[in-house]
Amino acid sequence: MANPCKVSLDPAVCEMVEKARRVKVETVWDRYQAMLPQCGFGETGLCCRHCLQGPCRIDPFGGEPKTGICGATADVMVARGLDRAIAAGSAAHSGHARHLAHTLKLAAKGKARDYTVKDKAKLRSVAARLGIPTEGRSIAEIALDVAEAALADFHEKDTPVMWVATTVTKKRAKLFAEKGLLPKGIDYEVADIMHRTLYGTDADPVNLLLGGLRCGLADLAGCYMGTDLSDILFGTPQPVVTEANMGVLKADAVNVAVHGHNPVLSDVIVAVAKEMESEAKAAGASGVNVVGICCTGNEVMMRHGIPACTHSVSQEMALVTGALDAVVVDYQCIMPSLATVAECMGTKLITTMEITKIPGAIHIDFSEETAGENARQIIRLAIESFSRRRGKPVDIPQIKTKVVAGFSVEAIINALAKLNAEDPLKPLIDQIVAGNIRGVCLFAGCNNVKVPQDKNFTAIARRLLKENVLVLATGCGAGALMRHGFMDPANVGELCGEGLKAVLTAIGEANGLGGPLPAVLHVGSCVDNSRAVAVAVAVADRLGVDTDQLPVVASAAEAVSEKAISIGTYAVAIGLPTHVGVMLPVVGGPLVTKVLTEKVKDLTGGYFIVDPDPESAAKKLLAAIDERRAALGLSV
Ligand code: MSK
Repeated sequence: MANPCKVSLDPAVCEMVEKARRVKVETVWDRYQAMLPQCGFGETGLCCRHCLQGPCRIDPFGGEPKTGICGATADVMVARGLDRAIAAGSAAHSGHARHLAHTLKLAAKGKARDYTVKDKAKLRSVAARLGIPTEGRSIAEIALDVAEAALADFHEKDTPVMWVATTVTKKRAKLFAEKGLLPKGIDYEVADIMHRTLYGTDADPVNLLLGGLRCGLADLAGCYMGTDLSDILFGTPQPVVTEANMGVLKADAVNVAVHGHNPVLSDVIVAVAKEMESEAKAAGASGVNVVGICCTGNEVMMRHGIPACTHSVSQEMALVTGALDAVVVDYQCIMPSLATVAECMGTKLITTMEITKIPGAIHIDFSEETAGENARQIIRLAIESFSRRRGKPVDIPQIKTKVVAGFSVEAIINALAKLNAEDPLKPLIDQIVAGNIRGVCLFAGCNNVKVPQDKNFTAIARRLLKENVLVLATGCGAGALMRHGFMDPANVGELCGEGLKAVLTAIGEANGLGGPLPAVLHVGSCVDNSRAVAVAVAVADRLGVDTDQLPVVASAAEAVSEKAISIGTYAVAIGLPTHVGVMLPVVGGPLVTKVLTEKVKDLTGGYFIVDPDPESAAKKLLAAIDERRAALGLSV
């Protein structure tokens, strides 16, 4: 069984791993131990199952066999594997975005009464960016056009993907067009990858990587669209004060966790849970306590201050508390093992999406037309579950941290406008020039079972903050940092270097907070990596440079999902040095490794840094920041 204190830096998780061991519930860490040693061919990317003559594997040490049965070399094999991971990530983010586009379309046509356009200003600004007329038109008309423009971006048409062409700098859009990297359609690019990686199709590793880069940009479109449409439908986040970690569960309440990614159901659940308080009280509960897991949690935290229970690799541990009455899942990052843990702990696992069913779970067929009813049905199931649990002992780790979240681009600009209303980005740029902000790092992606949970995120963030690097975070990277106090303004003094501390304090005080902003700004869920892109593009535009010149880096320090690979790919495409803290299954291909970590810099300015050691990774990220500062003529 897993050693509790070695698997996670989070004491709440350690407590629950210990309990899981006691009550004989198998965890992700147990299954990982049972899997060791993992296949060396797979780890290096040197196995292929793309045709029925395989599986083929190539000797990673240069011995025989040197090619697959079809003659594919090691570089072809790893490039094809990487491309398919990028395509899967892009399909997931854009599937999420397409779902929102359909919801917006139904709402615009008055066919989904539980949804409205909550942020009209955002709708108008997205429409303007896309060239959709807004003057003298109703909100419904504009919303319908935006939804249709979104859906049109999925297929090949006369214009390229608008959620790329209009969201990067003009210079970058031109570069992409010249180099054949501007996606033609989001689905087109995903299908193109599946075609070119088919048996006997693309056998040029560099050409395969270029296809992967373009598909990565299709992923940027999916993410950006996901953020835009969520903000339009559910409101653009503004700073909120809330809490994180398992201590947010309440023994006497109906505890409902929302888990997955898309706010399309969870936002309605949050509203309905409030309406159903009296039903919960009638069942003897103190109320309904909605908490978040993974990115659905990030979505409802950013917009409603819903507390986060846990993230990513520790999702089973939330159930091990015995205090969760229902876990409601949409899609992505939901471990199938939850069904077994739920059965052991008396939690109802409720699936809601046609593409995500789990044997052992209760399935409620969610649709936008019946969202409110579906949400009420779910809360009722949770209340029933509470009635059975009532009075029984639970084990809630008494551990939680304060979190200030909700830093959308609009919120960041609003906060900066308090320092300079005419030119809100100027204070930020001035501080970068002065060196009080040495650079910016975006932390994204998951917790990987191969890394003691949160170790890489917290170690790298600690180092960078001390060196006055402004840190943004999304996804479960944000989750890791929030559970360790990085989003509590009270910890700025201990975490940040003097320059950064002064900047965060000046912005916080100008906004009437009576103290600093938190050390790490929570910019949202996985799709909300687009918000970090938007900040970088706004700063680059304001300076008249391109995004590959900015002292901005990214890190997926404990990546798991193929979505982290596609996000990393678009970060590299827009020109960012991008760290990955776990081994990518490409190292078996020497040419591919060289292209991804060095050569691609000549094309986009960005590149991958693959380094599992947090200390040396932090040094490399700082060096990349300094290289860019020097090129801009700034002090290092
Ligand atoms: S949820 S993709 S485990 S960040 Fe976005 Fe977390 Fe990674 Fe899923």
